[in-house]
Amino acid sequence: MVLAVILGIFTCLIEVSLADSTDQAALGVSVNQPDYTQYVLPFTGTQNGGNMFPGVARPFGVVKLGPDLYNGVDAYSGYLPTGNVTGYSLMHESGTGGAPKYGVVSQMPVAAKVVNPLANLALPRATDDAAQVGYYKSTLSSNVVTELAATDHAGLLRYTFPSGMPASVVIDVSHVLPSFRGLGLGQNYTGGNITITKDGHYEGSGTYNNGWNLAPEWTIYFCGYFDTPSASAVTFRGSSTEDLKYPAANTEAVAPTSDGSTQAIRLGAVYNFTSPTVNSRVGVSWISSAKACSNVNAEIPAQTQLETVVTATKNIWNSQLLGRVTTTETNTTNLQLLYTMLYGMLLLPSNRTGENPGWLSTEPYYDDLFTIWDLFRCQTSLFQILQPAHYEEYIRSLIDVYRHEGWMPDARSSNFNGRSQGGSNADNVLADAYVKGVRGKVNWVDGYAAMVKDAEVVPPNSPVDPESPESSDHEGRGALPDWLKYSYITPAFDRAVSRAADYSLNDFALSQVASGLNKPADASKYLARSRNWRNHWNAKATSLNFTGFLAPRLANGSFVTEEEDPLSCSGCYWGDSFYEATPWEYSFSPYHDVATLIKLSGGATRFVQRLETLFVPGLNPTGNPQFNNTIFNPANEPSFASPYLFNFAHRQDLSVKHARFVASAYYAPTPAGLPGNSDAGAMQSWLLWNIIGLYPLTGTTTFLIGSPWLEKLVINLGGGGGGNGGSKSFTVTSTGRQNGIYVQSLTVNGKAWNQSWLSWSDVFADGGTMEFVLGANATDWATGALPPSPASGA
Ligand SMILES: *[C@@H]1O[C@H](CO)[C@@H](O)[C@H](O)[C@H]1NC(C)=O
Ligand SMILES: *[C@@H]1O[C@H](CO)[C@@H](O)[C@H](O)[C@H]1NC(C)=O
Ligand SMILES: *[C@@H]1O[C@H](CO)[C@@H](O)[C@H](O)[C@H]1NC(C)=O
Ligand SMILES: *[C@@H]1O[C@H](CO)[C@@H](O)[C@H](O)[C@H]1NC(C)=O
Ligand SMILES: *[C@@H]1O[C@H](CO)[C@@H](O)[C@H](O)[C@H]1NC(C)=O
Ligand SMILES: *[C@@H]1O[C@H](CO)[C@@H](O)[C@H](O)[C@H]1NC(C)=O
Ligand SMILES: *[C@@H]1O[C@H](CO)[C@@H](O)[C@H](O)[C@H]1NC(C)=O
Ligand SMILES: *[C@@H]1O[C@H](CO)[C@@H](O)[C@H](O)[C@H]1NC(C)=O
Ligand SMILES: *[C@@H]1O[C@H](CO)[C@@H](O)[C@H](O)[C@H]1NC(C)=O
Ligand SMILES: *[C@@H]1O[C@H](CO)[C@@H](O)[C@H](O)[C@H]1NC(C)=O
Ligand SMILES: CC(=O)N[C@H]1CO[C@H](CO)[C@@H](O)[C@@H]1O
Repeated sequence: MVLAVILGIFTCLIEVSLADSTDQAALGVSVNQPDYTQYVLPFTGTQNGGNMFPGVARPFGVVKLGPDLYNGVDAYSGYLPTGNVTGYSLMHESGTGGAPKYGVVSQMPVAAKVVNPLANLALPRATDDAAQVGYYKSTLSSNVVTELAATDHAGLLRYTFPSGMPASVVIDVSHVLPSFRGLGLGQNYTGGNITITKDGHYEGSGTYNNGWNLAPEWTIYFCGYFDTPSASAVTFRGSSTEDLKYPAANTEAVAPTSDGSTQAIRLGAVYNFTSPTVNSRVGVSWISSAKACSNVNAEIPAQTQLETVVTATKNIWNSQLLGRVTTTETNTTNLQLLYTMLYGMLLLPSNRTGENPGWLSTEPYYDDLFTIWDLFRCQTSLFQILQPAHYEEYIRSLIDVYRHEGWMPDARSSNFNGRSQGGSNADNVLADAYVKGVRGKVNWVDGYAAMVKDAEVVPPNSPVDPESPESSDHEGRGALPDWLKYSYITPAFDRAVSRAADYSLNDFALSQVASGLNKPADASKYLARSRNWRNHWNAKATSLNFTGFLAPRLANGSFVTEEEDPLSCSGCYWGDSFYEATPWEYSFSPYHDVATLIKLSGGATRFVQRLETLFVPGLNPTGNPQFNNTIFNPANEPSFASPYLFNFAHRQDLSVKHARFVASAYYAPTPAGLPGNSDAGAMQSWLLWNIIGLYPLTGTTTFLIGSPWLEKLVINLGGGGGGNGGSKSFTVTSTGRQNGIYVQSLTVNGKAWNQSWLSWSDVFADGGTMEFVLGANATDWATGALPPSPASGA
């Protein structure tokens, strides 16, 4: 009966429950600054495949503490709205896909006599979890309440056990987030150790492998204290092949199994308490358990109250990130969208400076990069504007990974590069930073050398990815042999055409940095290579009355005719010619060469008709019914720029129409409020640019102009951002938005503006102002010069 009641609760969708303002006051949020965290709804994007992490974390924090759910489906961030809690663990990623990563360094509260800590201790929740920035609360069906708070390298877990019941906490070193997709990406625990010391704390390490980036073994160290005295504490070891033993020997816990493979012996500890309230402080380190102990003791000293940590976390988010963006807006939904998306776009990466087990370096170290393929279009350029100090460190870290491991990552997790879905897109990010003036302590000689290596050296195919065994997707450009030999990519390589689209942008990125570094020969060589996407243009391919699309091409120059349905990509996955988008969508990808694209597409009028076709319901037989089967797919990044490309054909009004439709149809500050996987903040940053009224063209200084949502939005650019220092700001205002979304007129820094684009130097390098007049009807205001097409000169 209890179960029936519980299932009843969980079949209703969990609604976001924010504590009321009294709770915020009780938590002591600083009175010196407005509390923007009240608008952040952490459950946004936790359903509908958004995979967002709703637990507790500081900006760029190493620790992301939250619940781990078991429900027979992949719990990418640990959290699922339904299922059973298997523990509360310190390490997570947010908004990822492929297969779960981490879910390690866990504790599980048990309000029963723990007869066998290896038994399934998972329990459903008695009620919906509650979350605020920096605070999380979860109540199990056993009525144990768990509250969570976190600092950069440590977590605080406060358990309240029902009175009169046993009160135990089980530490399971073997705990990971499993994968159920059968793609061979599931994490494995391969060994560890745990010791309970004389003063009663525990420390040790766990070693794990795999996850979405196919990582080899990595080790994380932990150190846990209970501020409440324990009645007893004991370590244990055991598995299906070895009986449970108390206490465990403190040794490496891997034993051979009958089939000759090794199977990790599970390992952990049980603490029993007499008090119903138990506080646990746990630190992590990638270096040693001693460092895990010093991390937790430095960040959460003994007897620290949970409320103190929560308040500090809110204040840090307010002062470091949320408070950099201010608005006169009063509409709560819009405020929730703005601040929830800001929060959600920067839960990754993690600043692991000082926590890099790979090499000694004075350079910063950032990990949990999921993935630059997803993020280079919208997230990284906003990351630079909002967090210039971290961004410069992040760029330095990309270069330092190259310095010590030979290649920049396109994605990275547990100190291991991979998986690259398309090109070497760190090239685009470096070029964007370079053209926007990021200098500081960045060594651009090394940065450009890293880019040239991507462009010239074939990466070794190791480890081999079973889903795409023919070339490396670990780092670099696996299909480079064809790119160099044919100036296009044959089907000998997986994802041939989408890789070619990416490689064109990557080579364009090289040409940008080469120009800046005064290497004219390199600049023209890579600019020429950036035009190679044209070699995949099959002028005879037709679809929906349009002619000319990107298509797979054989070594002898012929196009692969049987694959020439531009609406089809036979799954759009690792082994196909086009990855995560159709030929139709990829046929808009060369945003550095749009003037050429327009010519190949049959001229400006046909180009506009083509773009409009993206948004016509029902034309995509393999499309998502949730998106009315449009060709445009709001849930994957290759479509991100398309709604804005009308600006290249003097139809800025249509960019406004379609981009705003996408934003309002598919985004909301609700659990299902992202169109698909967040991709570590990619979706959130797309929406934020839409709210601002600009769209970035990464690797260039150009921003396409849309239509702002708010009457006034100010971004504090701080002293960074590549300008001359000092306190700078970027301001967007609008009048007339009550009438409609279309631009009637615009001034930039007080001057009338007739272009549908502007440059970094206009409003960001030293700050600037855009003042829009909006209205119900489209007007032909943007009659000035078209946005630049830097590769279209030849
Ligand atoms: C969750 O736990 C309950 C109670 O132990 C159990 O009946 C149920 O099958 C579990 N559900 C899952 C998905 O494991
Ligand atoms: C305390 O922990 C031990 C493990 O050593 C367990 O067997 C015992 O039952 C626990 N006591 C309670 C009340 O859970
Ligand atoms: C625990 O494991 C780590 C990583 O393998 C190792 O460095 C450490 O020495 C081990 N500690 C003990 C007490 O066995
Ligand atoms: C607030 O804005 C949303 C769109 O983001 C709109 O749907 C809603 O009606 C607005 N609410 C009020 C009270 O104006
Ligand atoms: C990144 O982390 C390191 C080590 O904790 C710290 O010194 C550095 O200030 C952090 N970076 C920023 C921009 O806060
Ligand atoms: C293509 O053109 C034909 C003939 O003009 C027309 O009948 C058909 O509706 C068009 N199809 C589409 C998808 O526009
Ligand atoms: C190229 O090869 C394909 C497949 O072998 C063949 O069908 C096609 O005719 C060839 N094209 C040329 C130009 O030889
Ligand atoms: C889907 O089509 C319906 C009916 O034409 C329309 O009302 C709705 O706005 C469309 N939604 C999306 C997301 O395109
Ligand atoms: C907008 O266009 C509509 C339809 O063309 C017209 O009726 C209306 O008067 C226009 N509004 C303004 C403010 O020009
Ligand atoms: C656009 O504005 C520029 C600068 O004010 C001016 O030189 C140019 O003539 C204008 N173009 C059009 C088409 O209005
Ligand atoms: C990388 C790795 O070791 N993966 C293994 C994880 O464990 C499963 C079985 O549970 C193996 O099939 C994988 O090979």
